[in-house]
Amino acid sequence: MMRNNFEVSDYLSRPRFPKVSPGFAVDSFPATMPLGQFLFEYLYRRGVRHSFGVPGDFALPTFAWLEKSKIQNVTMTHEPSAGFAADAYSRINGIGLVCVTYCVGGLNVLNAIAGAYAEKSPVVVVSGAPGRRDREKDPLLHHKVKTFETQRRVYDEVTVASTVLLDEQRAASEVARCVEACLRHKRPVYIEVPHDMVDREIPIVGISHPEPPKSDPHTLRAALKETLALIRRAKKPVILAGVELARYRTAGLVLRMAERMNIPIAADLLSKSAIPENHRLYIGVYGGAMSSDEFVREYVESADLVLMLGTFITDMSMGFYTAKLDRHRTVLATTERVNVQYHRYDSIQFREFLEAVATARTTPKEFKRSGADGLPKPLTKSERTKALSMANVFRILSLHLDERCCVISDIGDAIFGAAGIRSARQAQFIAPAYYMSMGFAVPAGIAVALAAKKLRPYVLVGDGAFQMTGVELSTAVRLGLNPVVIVLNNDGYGTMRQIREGGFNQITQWNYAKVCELVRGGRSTTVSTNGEFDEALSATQKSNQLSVIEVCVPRGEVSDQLACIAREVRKIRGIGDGQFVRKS
Ligand SMILES: Cc1ncc(C[n+]2csc(CCOP(=O)(O)OP(=O)(O)O)c2C)c(N)n1
Ligand SMILES: [Mg+2]
Repeated sequence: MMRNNFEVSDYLSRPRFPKVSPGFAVDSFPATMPLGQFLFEYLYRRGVRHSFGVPGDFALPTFAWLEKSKIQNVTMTHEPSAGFAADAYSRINGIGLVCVTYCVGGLNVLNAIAGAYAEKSPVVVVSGAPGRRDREKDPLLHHKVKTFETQRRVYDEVTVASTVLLDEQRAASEVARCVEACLRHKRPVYIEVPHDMVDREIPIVGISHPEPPKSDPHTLRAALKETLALIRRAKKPVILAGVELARYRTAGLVLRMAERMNIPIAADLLSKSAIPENHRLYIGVYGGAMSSDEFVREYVESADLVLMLGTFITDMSMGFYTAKLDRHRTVLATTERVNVQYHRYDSIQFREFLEAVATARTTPKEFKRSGADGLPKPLTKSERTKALSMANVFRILSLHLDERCCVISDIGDAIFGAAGIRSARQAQFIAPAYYMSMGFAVPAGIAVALAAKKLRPYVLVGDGAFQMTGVELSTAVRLGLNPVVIVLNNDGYGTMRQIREGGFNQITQWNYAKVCELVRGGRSTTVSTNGEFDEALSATQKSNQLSVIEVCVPRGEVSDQLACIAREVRKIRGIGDGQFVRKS
């Protein structure tokens, strides 16, 4: 059954994801508590239910408190995976946690946390550390790099708050300060826990929850006046829904705005699925030459007003400078500022601005499109025996998705081609579409399954990225999770090959279908035609265990989006087409 008559009221009545627990009374804590107990109780009350990590000797007392808490610990195979999992968990749950040991663990997880910072994902990093007494004479201790401060200083670059809990009196307020900053800014924070502090009884004092800031009323009024005048004048406006709508849970507001004014909505790759893709006003992913289709590209580029709401303007989301969005026909509203054409307004709260625009008086615009437009066509009989193209990988997957599915894309054609995923039902999508770190998707799949029990992860991962974090499937098996992992095997670094050919793009061919034997669980299959892939996906729906589908495509077979991006990158970097050798 197709479901295209989706309205905002419907969206709002059905919570999309579990909510972070609302504020709580500080006086509900006892006067004193052991530091470790307080830390994990505070995180639990702020919405954390799972922690991802790897222990180490400096972190063992912290892990012991974690194990005694209401938060479930998930020990992963390697810290980068723990970081990616915590990031994905945060995107769905509203806050996530990674627990590691000092430097060897903390620095291992740094790249994932950098990605969480770049893409605004609220992750709390808890790192075990040498004790207060250990530090007194500045000895050379194992895991120490330069000074005892090194790890914290490195983390200052990728977090909005950090602390080392060396003082009992301030420990509780420092934990609260960091966790509240994480929730407010939707960015990572760092809490270092010396091993000889974590069992100490600390006073629960000094916790404050400052009121969220308010807009300056004059600035808000002026920005609104200018924005509404543009909206009222526009004949063909369009909304470009950005990732902050997902992070700040404001997509419902924007849907209400779009419905009242009858304005179509496009997303970008980072924000894909922030707006339900089966909504009658949703028209697809816009990203210049990387757009999901010509309709959405043409519509956005010929619109007389583009309302960019919560949008990150990045080289990736703007299709490597192929996007055509001139300032004279755009309004850009984010949590940091509002730009109306050439004017910039600071001191405006994002939510207040959206609420005011959503409730302003305007007449609905002319826009009509059939709900089925842009949806993938079913496979015909004659197509079933044909070799899979990358375009058909995304098309066939789209035909199998519904509101119980969350697609997670890794870097490579898995993410570029994912612009072409479009389902008649409301499937979810997450991917590191700005920071673009390989290795994200398999661990993220585990986190999605834990964060939202009703969602089944559909992990799209290239053979190269799978070789980075694919063994994390062993954790999925241990926890009895059921991700569907689609390994896109094009014999190496296909994306790099599109930009510049060389022996450095060659990787070892693994027997990917054997991974289930290695991790002792799940079922795997290898496919290379449209029909085989379609059947493999149908089979996953009948089984509730890990499924690995190895999709074999020839070297050089790429989605239109990747071909396009690679062409642009070659142009920008001055790489001639001669260095791009298409081999099949
Ligand atoms: C951690 C990390 N290392 C290197 C890169 C650079 N990089 C981007 S795509 C890519 C190749 C990906 O290969 P694969 O996973 O097989 O996907 P394909 O491009 O073949 O679709 C590389 C090496 C990256 N983005 N992240
Ligand atoms: Mg590959």
